[in-house]
Order: sequence, then structure tokens, then C-alpha cells
Amino acid sequence: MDNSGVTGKLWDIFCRVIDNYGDIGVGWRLSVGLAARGQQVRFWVDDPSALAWMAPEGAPNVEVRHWTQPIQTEGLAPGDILLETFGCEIDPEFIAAYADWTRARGKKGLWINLEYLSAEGYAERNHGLPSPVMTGPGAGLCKYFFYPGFTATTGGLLREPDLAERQARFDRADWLQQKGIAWQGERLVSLFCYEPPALADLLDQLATGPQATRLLVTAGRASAALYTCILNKNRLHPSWNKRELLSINYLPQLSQHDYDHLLWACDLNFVRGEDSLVRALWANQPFVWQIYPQHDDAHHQKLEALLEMLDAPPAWRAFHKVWNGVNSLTEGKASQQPRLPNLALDSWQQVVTSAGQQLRLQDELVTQIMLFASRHL
Ligand code: TRH
Repeated sequence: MDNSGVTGKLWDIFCRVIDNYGDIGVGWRLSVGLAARGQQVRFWVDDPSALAWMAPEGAPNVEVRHWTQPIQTEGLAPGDILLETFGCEIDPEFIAAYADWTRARGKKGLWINLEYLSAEGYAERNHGLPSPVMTGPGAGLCKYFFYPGFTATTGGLLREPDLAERQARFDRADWLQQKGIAWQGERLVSLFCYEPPALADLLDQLATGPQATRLLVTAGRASAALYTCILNKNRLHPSWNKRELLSINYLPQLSQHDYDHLLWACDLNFVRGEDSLVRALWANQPFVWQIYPQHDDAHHQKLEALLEMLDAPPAWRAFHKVWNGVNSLTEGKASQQPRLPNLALDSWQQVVTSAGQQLRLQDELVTQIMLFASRHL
């Protein structure tokens, strides 16, 4: 039941795929979440191809529009709310049409920029700030900054209302069988990463036990990185997995729903970027995060802020630092890289459980953005 006060509005949500899947993944989740709450969404995306596997069934009340240059808007009136994800810069023609349309209807209009998720203090400080547009086609409009986040004074995190119920119904053995994964009760670990400098170390750790592990590797960069790493290991240390304690499955691209299933099925999840981090928190299993690297190393602070927010124990912090190459004297040079500390899943589990409990008390992002819209329209 929607009690936000915005009923049946039309949202134009814009998304530019820079690289990887986080921008489209978040844009899609937000679109579906709004549509499930009685809103109409036009999801404009410059490269919608990933939706074919991420969301093969589409969603009611979400119309995917290929965002071309120039933008194709023949016969379309702009919607009630204009939302750009991650500062993706909507075409001036569209903004002009939106400004004219809102004026013609005697409305204020609402233009939102949805920002990247971070646990850093600026998310609280900047959440909801207005930026009046003084020049250009949008002059007279006001753009608002909406920051997702982990605290009560941010815009919250994306979480579907039926998530807990779906999770409670999930049957891990059944799902693994459906996916053709021959699970024999080994520890399950999922791998979604870029090219972590400590990948070879992780493989050594998993291959030396004490228990057997099955590594479920996601398609794309994670698979490519692992494949290369294994080729090197086989060449340099052919007996690295001689006890065969480590088995590996390379997965196809999964739908967002099935990616959740993967996280729920595993005893430990390696995740990357922002969206899978949030899903790992909701999965309530120990996880390790590889942060999206930035050239100026701004991601180091962002990683620190997350670990601080989680109140992560020292061993978990140390693991994250090595996994992200933060400790290395010269990043990228394996010889300078400290060894990966041992996995300590029990203590990590306690942290994830207590953080998850806290975070579930907050209103999720769709509720918050709808309330925000009702206050500003
Ligand atoms: O793909 P990412 O590394 O995305 C990144 C980050 O968001 C980064 O901040 C951003 O700047 C950059 O993209 C451009 O990781 P992320 O954020 O976890 O997004 C992955 C999405 O892909 C998420 O919605 C889950 C989804 N996914 C699937 O649907 N199926 C799969 O098989 C996998 C592995 C992921």
C-alpha cells in the first residue's frame, strides 16, 4: 500500500552506461520499485543490452526507451518527474521540453539527480540539497540531489518490500540443482570482482582447506580474471590444488533475481561496486567488497567509511585492504602486496547480521524518494 502521497506520476529516469553494470542495475531496480508502487516509469538508457539478461522479463509499468543521440521524443510529452542517475546529463532539448511542459501546466516540476552510494559523511550533508538552475534550457527549475546511504538522514538503500519473504522461501539445494551445480555440501563462495591483486592468494587459501570449497564465478571480468590467474598458477605451481579441495563453476550472466539467489546460496560472497554490496548486506552472509577503483584513489576513503559504518573487526578490515590493494606500496605489483589474511567467517557474520538489522529499520530508498517527490511537487 502506497502512502507516500504521490499517486500515478510519470517518471522519466535517465541512465548512461559508463562501464560495468552498476548504473543500469541501480536504474532498473529503482524503475521497477517505483512501478511496483503505482508509478509509471520511462527508463531511458543509452545501452539497454544488459537488460536482456539482467531483467529478461521486463516489468509492468516500466517502458524501456533507447536513449539515442539525438534523443527521440516524437509525440511524447515529458513526465512529471525528471530523474538523472549519477549526473548523466540529460539532453538540453528534453530539459527545455520539460520546463515548458511544467510551466504550461502551472506546476513546479521536480528534477532529481540520484547520486552514487557512499558511507562517507558528504552523503548526509548533501542529501536533499537544492540547486536552482539559473541559466540554460532548465532556467527556473530546481535540481535536487538525492543521496542513497546507510543512515537516517540519507535517502536509504534499495530494498524490495517482499525481499525477506522471498528469502525465507528460498531453497538452496533446489536452486543449485536447477542451475546444474553439483553441490556435495562443500562451502560455497561466490566471486564477483574486477581484477583483485590478491586473487592468487585467495585461491591458495581455498585450495589448502581445511574444508572443501566450491567457487561460483560470475560471468565477465571475474571469470576472465580467475581464468588468467589459474593459467598462471598451473604454469608456475602445477600442484597448487593437488588435494582438489577447491572446485570451480563458471556461471552464465544471471538475472538480478538469480544473482540474489546466488548470494543467498553462498557462505561467503565477494562483491564489487555498489549495488551488489547492498545485495550482499541483505543476503546476510559474510562478504568481501571490492570497491570500484578511481584514479585519484578516492575509493580508499570510501572503503574506509564503509568499514567504519559496519564497525568491522580488525581482521576483516585487513582482509579488505589487501583484497583492494590498499596496503600495497606500489599498487599492482604483486611482489609488494601483503599476504591475504585468513578468512574469519564467524566473526564477519556477526557484523553483517547486526548491520543488516539496523539497516532494515530505515525506510528503503523507493519509499524515501516518493516522499521526497510528494514534498517537492
Ligand atoms: O558492475 P559493477 O562493478 O558496477 C559499477 C559500480 O556501480 C561503480 O560504482 C560504477 O561507477 C560503475 O559500475 C560504472 O557492480 P554493481 O554496482 O554491483 O552492479 C552490478 C549489477 O549487476 C547489480 O545490479 C547486480 C547485477 N548482476 C546481475 O544481474 N547478474 C549477474 O550475473 C551479476 C554478476 C550481476
